[in-house]
Amino acid sequence: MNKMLCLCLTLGGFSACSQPEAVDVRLNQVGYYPRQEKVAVVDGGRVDRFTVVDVATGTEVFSGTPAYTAFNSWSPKERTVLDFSGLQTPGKYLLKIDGGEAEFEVKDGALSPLADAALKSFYYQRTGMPIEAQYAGMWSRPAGHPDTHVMIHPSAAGPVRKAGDIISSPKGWYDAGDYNKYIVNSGYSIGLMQAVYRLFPDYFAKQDINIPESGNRTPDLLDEMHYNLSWMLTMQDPADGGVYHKLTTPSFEAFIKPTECKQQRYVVQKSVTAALDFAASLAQASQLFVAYEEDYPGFARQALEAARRAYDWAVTHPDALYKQEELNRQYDPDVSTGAYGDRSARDEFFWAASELYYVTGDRKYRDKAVECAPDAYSAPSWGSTSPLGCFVWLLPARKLDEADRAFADRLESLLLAYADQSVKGADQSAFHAPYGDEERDFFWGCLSEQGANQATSLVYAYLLSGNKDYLANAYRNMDYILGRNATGYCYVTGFGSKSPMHPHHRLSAADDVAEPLPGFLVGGPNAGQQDGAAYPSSLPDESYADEVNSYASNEIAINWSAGLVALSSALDALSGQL
Ligand code: 9MR
Ligand code: 9MR
Repeated sequence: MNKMLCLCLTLGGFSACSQPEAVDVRLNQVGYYPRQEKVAVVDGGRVDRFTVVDVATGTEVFSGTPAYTAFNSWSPKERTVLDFSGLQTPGKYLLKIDGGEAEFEVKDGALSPLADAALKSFYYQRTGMPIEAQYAGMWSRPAGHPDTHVMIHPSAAGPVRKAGDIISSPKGWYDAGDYNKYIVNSGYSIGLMQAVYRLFPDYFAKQDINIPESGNRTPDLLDEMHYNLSWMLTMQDPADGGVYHKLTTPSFEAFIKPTECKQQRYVVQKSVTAALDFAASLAQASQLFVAYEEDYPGFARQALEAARRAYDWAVTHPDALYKQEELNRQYDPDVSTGAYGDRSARDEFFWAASELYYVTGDRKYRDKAVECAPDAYSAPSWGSTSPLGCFVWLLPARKLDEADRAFADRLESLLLAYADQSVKGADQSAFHAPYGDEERDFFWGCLSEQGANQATSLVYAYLLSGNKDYLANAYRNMDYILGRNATGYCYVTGFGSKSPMHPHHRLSAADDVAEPLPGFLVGGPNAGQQDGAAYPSSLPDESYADEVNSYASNEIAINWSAGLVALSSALDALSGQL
């Protein structure tokens, strides 16, 4: 029966025949590698058969019957899974079912433009320099906040720098849709990208994303990291090595251009989490930049020195957690911007100590790492950095002595237990991916923090074990992010046939270009719906609004972009192993 023609008679509340639902085909809208598993999902309906037609010739090249039908207990929708992995010839195709169709592409390097754009998104977030047309095309703009007259907030005063003093703290990236700069999120974002850089240095050595530094000898990824790392260095109080938690206006700016912003900017309270994320990411950078002295003379040494001092400060201030409400009770002006608060710095200690031990070999860092080691693995996020510490111990190329090997083996078993749990049942799930099958998968920033970062964890699990099931499932999460999902959005700006047009992003909203800045992964469906925007549905995986005021589902952020850089680069680098 053709569902489009089915007439529905509702008799006493009972539906006499199946509902004539809109049948929709959901698939990866960016592209599949020739040897990758290829799966599409029919949303809200059953089909008996599907065909694939070559767009150029109109010829049918594949046909099949559904693999299985599945649903989630927390959604009334039924999903039917179609597998066309047998199609391996590069080309543009149309997948057709009774009542719907969707276009897709099979090509070598399928994710390479996405990996480039994800890294390039950081260039667009640069604060203190003009974003020029030769790199940014129609998204060129004048320099944003110079941050050369930043005030010491009373919470940040010390023996030398007094409240109201002015310091210079230029460069760095805007954090997200807002214009502030936060150390915790900066350190975490850089840490995740530099971790994946360590896995695939040859991949990144070849990458060219057309930024001002592309012509130098340093890989573009490290050039981009350097722009923010050099800001981070200015956030360390020279008097004691402590690190300011953030550089911010008291309240969020309106949706205006950076050049129209008038509010005074402050550095606010030194915190233990800021010090440790700073120490970890700068220690990691100190190792990676040694090879690029020519472009960045003295930087590697300076980064390590700063990292050691920040770590020492953290050891003497272990309880200096950032608590914005308490701070507002004590000081003026009140600060209402992003808090990046935390209840425990144990995972930050583990990460920072792990990096510093790897880079220096100093036993005091090893002891701390062992003391603060996690007892379970979960995907990394800005507030949960122990996985980044695990990545340091689990670098496939790292040489370890016997005792360290035993410690690393323990961490590896935690990661592999997590990986096994993640992939369990994924091949029979509604969207045929580990991500998206649980109600709890849909929270603020979930697409990156769970969708991408679970997959990047699976990439590590694959590299350590050789188990290809982990790798296949990492690609599946990417398919989810790129369109095989409940809303049918490809959640990266500028990619796919249906992608966000109105992200909660001041730079995109306040420019004079209709298209948002490209290469950004939005936060994604969020059952919390904390922003009061007009959501199309209350179902967790459909709680997404492509509206500029939906900061709980449609903002962009550097930590989420970092997750996209990490995953898309890793999957592109590993595509030869499919
Ligand atoms: O724009 C802000 C965004 O970057 C934050 O993630 C979000 C949550 O802290 O807040 C946004 O700002 C909103 C504020 O919280 C409430 N008033 C409306 C603001 C958006 O214009
Ligand atoms: O990513 C953060 C998320 O985990 C929190 O739930 C949310 C609300 O506190 O804040 C997110 O971070 C925002 C930050 O505070 C300010 N810049 C925008 C960030 C992304 O929304």
